[in-house]
Amino acid sequence: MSPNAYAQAALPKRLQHFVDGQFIDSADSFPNISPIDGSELSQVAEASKDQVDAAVRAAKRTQDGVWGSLKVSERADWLYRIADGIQARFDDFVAAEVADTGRPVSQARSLDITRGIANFRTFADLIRTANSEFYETSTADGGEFINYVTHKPLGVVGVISPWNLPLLLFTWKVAPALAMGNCVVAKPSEETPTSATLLAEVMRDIGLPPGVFNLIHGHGGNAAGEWLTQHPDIDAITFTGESKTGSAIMKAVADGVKNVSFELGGKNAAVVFADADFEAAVDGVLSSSFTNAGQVCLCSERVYVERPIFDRFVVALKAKTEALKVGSPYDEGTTTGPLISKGHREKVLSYFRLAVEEGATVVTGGGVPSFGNVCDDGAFVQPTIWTGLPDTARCVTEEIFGPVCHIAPFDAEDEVVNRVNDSAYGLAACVWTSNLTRGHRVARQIETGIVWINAWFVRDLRTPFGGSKLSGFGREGGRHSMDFYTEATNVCVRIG
Ligand code: NAD
Ligand code: 6OD
Repeated sequence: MSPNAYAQAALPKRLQHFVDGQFIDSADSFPNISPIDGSELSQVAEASKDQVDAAVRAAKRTQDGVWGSLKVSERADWLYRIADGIQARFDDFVAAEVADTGRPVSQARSLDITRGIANFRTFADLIRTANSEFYETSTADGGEFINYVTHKPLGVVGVISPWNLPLLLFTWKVAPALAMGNCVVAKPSEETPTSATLLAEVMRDIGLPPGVFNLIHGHGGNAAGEWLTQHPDIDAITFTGESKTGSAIMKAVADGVKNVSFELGGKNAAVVFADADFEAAVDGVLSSSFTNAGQVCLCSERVYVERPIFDRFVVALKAKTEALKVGSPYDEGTTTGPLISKGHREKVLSYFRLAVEEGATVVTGGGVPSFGNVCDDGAFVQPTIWTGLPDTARCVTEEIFGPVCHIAPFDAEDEVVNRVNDSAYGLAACVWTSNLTRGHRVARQIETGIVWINAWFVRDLRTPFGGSKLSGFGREGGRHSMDFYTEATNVCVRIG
């Protein structure tokens, strides 16, 4: 399909909750606004506290009576059916993701929806092949024992996800939670409710037992999100979003001592050594700073370039940034869509103003593009590069979450490691160098959950994913997801 064809897709105009196998509406609703042109895409039901409670009760009943007692192979088969169901409606999902976020069609196709499918297949494969720990134990009195570990579901898992990679991040948590035998009550971001609604349609259409997957729409604070975290029958919360929301959720779950997994914000660095493959590093930083209009938690907003190549790097990145095509995702060749909303654009533009006040040199961008068409009512900003700020500037220390990076020179390896680590966040970093010994050495010293060397955003779903400091705690992915979504129980058996 051409990009333009996705603009014609018939998407639901009233988005409802999916509770106990049924779509249900609410008295209250809110508009889902297009970031591309400001038009209203749909009305979204706003869950009441009773509806959140009904979803949790359905999940608990089903977990106890149905889902928790299925064989591993049966659960894996269901996950494969869900993946196949998304695959069968691939273009609907692409259309939903593009409409809600304005991201390029090519990205929705190659990343978002493809990963949504892979998330279900990966965790189906994992539970089919997972092995367990086993130990032989002798005691001083001559006893012989074996120990083995079983993994039991937690019960009901609450999933709360953000708007920046809607289906990818929603399914990154729904899939392992279901795979491990939990039932789920999931709340997507109020900014991007459509692909989660299509996923509920898939669940219904494949005949997933009612109550296994429950979807509630609504806002976060003093609304569906908060009520979910406070519900006594929720056994764990898995959350992706802002660090300050993570902090509010931690307080909400404290009384119930619930398990939490947090994937939070970042202020990620890219380090370019003078020995790096220059073109690869420029292209890599272009991607890591501007993909999804900079709205990926893994994006590099701080770029450190070794002094001998600093000026040349700034010139090269400026040229490639100015060649990005900002505009409607329905136009052929668009590389950069809008921000998620005008509200978020206000936040990003406030940093654009602040950077100038803090003394930045604006290498490129710094404003709002003009189109002369409906996109002038959208939430676009220009991809922006700054230089000249001290490491202590707010624009260099605070997460902006837009298409922007600050480039600073450095002189020595130790110095740059210290500057990278001098951050309240600890999510991801990239190192660009042709000296792999140095690459490994630097990676070991960087205080983040992920370090890429000569790469960015390459994901093997078996690897641990997560951050440190304000970027969260807990790791998900492969066996690490099994650790979070199950209760490990040791069984100790006398054999002699
Ligand atoms: P957000 O924290 O504002 O919202 C995320 C979700 O939390 C939404 O569904 C929202 O409704 C809900 N929520 C808000 N307040 C709540 C409350 N008090 N109780 C319960 N739920 C509540 O985040 P966002 O603006 O949607 O997403 C952008 C942020 O997410 C950025 O900071 C980004 O770095 C971060 N993020 C991190 C990762 C990661 O893997 N570390 C991935 C993606 C995004
Ligand atoms: O790839 C993933 O599994 C993941 N959680 C990515 C997060 C991206 C942040 O925006």
